[in-house]
Amino acid sequence: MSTQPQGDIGLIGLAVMGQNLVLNAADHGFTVVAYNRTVSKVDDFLANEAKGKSIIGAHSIEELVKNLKRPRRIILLVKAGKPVDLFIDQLLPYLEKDDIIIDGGNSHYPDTNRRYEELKAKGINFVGSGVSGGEDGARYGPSLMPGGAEEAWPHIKEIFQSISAKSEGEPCCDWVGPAGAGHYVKMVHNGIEYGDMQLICEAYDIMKRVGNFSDSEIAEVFEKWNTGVLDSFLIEITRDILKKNDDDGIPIVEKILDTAGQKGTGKWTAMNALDLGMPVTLIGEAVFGRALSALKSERTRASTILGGPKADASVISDKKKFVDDLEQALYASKIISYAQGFMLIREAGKTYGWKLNNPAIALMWRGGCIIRSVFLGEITKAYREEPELENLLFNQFFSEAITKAQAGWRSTVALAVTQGIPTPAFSTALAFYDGYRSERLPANLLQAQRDYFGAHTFKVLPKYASEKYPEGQDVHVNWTGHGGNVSASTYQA
Ligand SMILES: *[C@@H]1O[C@H](CO)[C@@H](O)[C@H](O)[C@H]1NC(C)=O
Ligand SMILES: *[C@@H]1O[C@H](CO)[C@@H](O)[C@H](O)[C@H]1NC(C)=O
Ligand SMILES: *[C@@H]1O[C@H](CO)[C@@H](O)[C@H](O)[C@H]1NC(C)=O
Ligand SMILES: CC(=O)N[C@H]1CO[C@H](CO)[C@@H](O)[C@@H]1O
Repeated sequence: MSTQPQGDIGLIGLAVMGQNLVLNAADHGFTVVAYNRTVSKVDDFLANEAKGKSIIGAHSIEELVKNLKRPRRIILLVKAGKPVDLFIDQLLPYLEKDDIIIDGGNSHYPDTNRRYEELKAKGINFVGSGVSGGEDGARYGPSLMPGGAEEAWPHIKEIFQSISAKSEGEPCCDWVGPAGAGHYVKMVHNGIEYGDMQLICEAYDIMKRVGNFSDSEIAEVFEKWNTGVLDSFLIEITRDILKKNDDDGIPIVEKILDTAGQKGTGKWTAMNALDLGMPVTLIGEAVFGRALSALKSERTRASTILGGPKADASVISDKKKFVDDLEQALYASKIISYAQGFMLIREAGKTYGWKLNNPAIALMWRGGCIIRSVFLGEITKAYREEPELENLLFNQFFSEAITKAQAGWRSTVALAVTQGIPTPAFSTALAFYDGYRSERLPANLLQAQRDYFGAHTFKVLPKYASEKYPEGQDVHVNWTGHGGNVSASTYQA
């Protein structure tokens, strides 16, 4: 029993993602020790998928740990929440200082922050890693977003970067930042995924309801778009979905009940955006869009009561222009969505004191994950040119692209509005764009209202600074003629 341990990395949780990640690591020459609570699962796996590969089965946590080289590296791929804490508790008695626990599940980043601190106090290096790409990604190259104890990175870098997806030879995996930063960035990735999906669905809806296109015609449009600036995994699968007919010749997609499900990562992103005061409107609308879709029976009733325009294909005189405008609307809205996502990440870095690797984040999303696209190659380039770029929209490539896309974007939104087709994501993106580029917004009036009813005070524009309105100071005006002489400083409304 004095043989040296052989395992390079341990993995707990042999559900589909876990199994595929184990096989992926074994294919890259690593010896993987696999454990699952339902132990028969381990034997099944060893006798089948894992047969003949450098995979060792463990029947207990103790056996798993004993089979690992030091520092031990153990990936948890278990359900987010309580199970992660339970497995950490079971591992701790067998671990030694500098061993590494990696949570590869979909944990909420505040949990990762907490686990990172708790384990740091015990001398264990904790890493929370986003893993995206679904089953295929896990098997053949996921996007990996690790963050947490940076001391762990030199020990896991080689494994992580060899099993991850590659984009033009570069691994779609790099160190994200401290504590829960890896899971945070994965959360924003998922939020952006909500946005991308909503945008594609709006384009489909406009083609269907205004353009009266058949599903196969729409598939052709997506096929064409997939050879241009919108080239991406989600456009590609949408094309394939629209082409898939059932046995009776009806596209399967048309048989699907139109109520969207969600697991919460989009909502977490939107909630975090509200907490940090960042206008991440497109993801917010994408989450609300799903919520509205879920009110199917109310919508069905409303459709018979509430009037509005009936979409009319005859308004489209030039079909090619209609489709090109739509492509521009999708492209411009997507630029806004990613600009907003990076605004949020930037603010999180400031608020949580995380030094974040912006160019690496874009590169990690370039391949392997659900939002992978050619477009992310341009974002990577933008952040490589200027890692602390204030806003993606200030990068020359994107400011020019959005300026060029504008005419088509505006006509598409205008068309949808007059035809009564809901486009919450296209519209909010455009409203954000016009707001962001407005030197003056009507918040002056809003401040006056707040001061009028609640004496909340305001500041004046520098050019109107005077003795009466000292520059930079909060002033209050007697708007009503019977106002008091004190301003509200102790409560906010
Ligand atoms: C929509 O297209 C279908 C099939 O091509 C056609 O039968 C129908 O008349 C069209 N409807 C309108 C409003 O153009
Ligand atoms: C507010 O204005 C009215 C009318 O001009 C005046 O009578 C009153 O004293 C003012 N109140 C204060 C607190 O300045
Ligand atoms: C209101 O407060 C200011 C500053 O404290 C004072 O100069 C002014 O006389 C006050 N006005 C009234 C009407 O009480
Ligand atoms: C943590 C864990 O033990 N996970 C898996 C073990 O195997 C069963 C059966 O496949 C899975 O459902 C568990 O998720």
